[in-house]
Amino acid sequence: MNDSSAFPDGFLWGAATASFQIEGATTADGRGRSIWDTFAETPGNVLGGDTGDPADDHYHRYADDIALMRDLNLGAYRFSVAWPRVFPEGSGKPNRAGLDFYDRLVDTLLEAGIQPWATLYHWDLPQALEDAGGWPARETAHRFAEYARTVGEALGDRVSHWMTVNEPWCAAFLGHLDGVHAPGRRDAPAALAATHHLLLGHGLAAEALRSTGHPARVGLAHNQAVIRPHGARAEDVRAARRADGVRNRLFTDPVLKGRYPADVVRDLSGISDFSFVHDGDLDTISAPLDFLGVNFYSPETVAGSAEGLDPALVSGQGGAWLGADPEEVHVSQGLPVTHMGWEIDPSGLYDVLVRLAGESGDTDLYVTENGCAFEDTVTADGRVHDPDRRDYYEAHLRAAREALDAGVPLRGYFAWSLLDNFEWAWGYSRRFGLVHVDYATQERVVKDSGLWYAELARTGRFPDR
Ligand code: PNW
Repeated sequence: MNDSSAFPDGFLWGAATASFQIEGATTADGRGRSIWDTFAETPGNVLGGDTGDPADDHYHRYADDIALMRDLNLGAYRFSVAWPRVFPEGSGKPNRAGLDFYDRLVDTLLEAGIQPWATLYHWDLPQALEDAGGWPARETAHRFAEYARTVGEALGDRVSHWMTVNEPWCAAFLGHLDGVHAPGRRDAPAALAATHHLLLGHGLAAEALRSTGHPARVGLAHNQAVIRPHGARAEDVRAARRADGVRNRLFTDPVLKGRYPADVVRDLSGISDFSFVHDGDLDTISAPLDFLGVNFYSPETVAGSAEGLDPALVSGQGGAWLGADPEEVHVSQGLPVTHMGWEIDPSGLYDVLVRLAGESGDTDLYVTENGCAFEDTVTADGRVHDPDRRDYYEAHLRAAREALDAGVPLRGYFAWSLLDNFEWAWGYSRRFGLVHVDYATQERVVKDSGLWYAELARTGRFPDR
């Protein structure tokens, strides 16, 4: 592989979405309510009061969207299954009409020659299960495994790649500690219990998927943060260790090593005694993965104190993470940012791939999300000219290409996202798509970045500039 513009044969090119962010049709065919319906309908939680309707009305337009995926030359499509479509009340009797939607979706993908990659939990917990205690309650992990088995039995003859849980850190911490995601709780012990039960849910769901008799390749989509110490000061190094512990090792060590990291357990000892960990849980959680998905957007730099720093560069004050150094601050590198305010630094993707390859042995890695939001407009020529997004993709894919050269077993890449969509607490105000969506008319326009990506996916090499 000496040609640095080319990717290996068989490298998988995909794009990703999530059910709540694109489907709309939140009451169709017996879908139950999810925690994101409740959260978004509560004033003050989502910018502009946006909710899961209409989103991209993908529930009704999936066939057209698959035609777009074909135009983009995608080899794979990563979507998520909405648990409340399958189990409107979270458990009990499955809703056939809900499962039928995913049947149609998967069949249409296969007819188009596109591999379906399914995520089981991308944050839309049935509200009924939240009412029964949500992820801080252990039972939820068992309900998740039942749901995984049902979906695995229904789709496993055609879906071979499964991601159990998407970004457990976001689900546990943004949802239960910061309260900026559903269910909007602010309760540190609950966030840690949710962490464990999401990981246990992953392990139990992996067992359930593997017991269906269908060939199931099981992984999870993890958002490993890249955390760099601002300088060599002892307090910077310590702050980075603690932040890395709670953001990354708290999640990866149980899965990859079968244990919680001792330093993190110690840092958190005032908050939790980890008595939610039962005998055997860590064996379940650490069953070998068939692949590991990594979602990457932006690296972060932390300092152990604001002392001596340019105040203009200090972007977040202390205690940004549970268990963090009390004096910790986030430091801006002064790099260009996306519409999310996230700094653009592709070297972070290289670093995260090299690190995870080192920690997960020869497990196949996939980038299961990478992308950026910019303020796009459809211009008079009917196009969306988004050179910043194309540059973001190209720079990150060049970093991924370097990681391949460094020996990382990276097998594929999914752009986030196929379509502009509901960007959680930011509602429809942040556009991540390769395809522009006019929410009033539901008209789709492939952006220039999408045309560029289609060429890359077709040829497996960077298009000429
Ligand atoms: C991920 N953070 O979310 C999700 O998997 C996607 O659903 C989402 O649209 C995408 O990234 C872009 O945001 C994240 O605050 C949300 O660090 C928040 C954070 C990270 C990832």
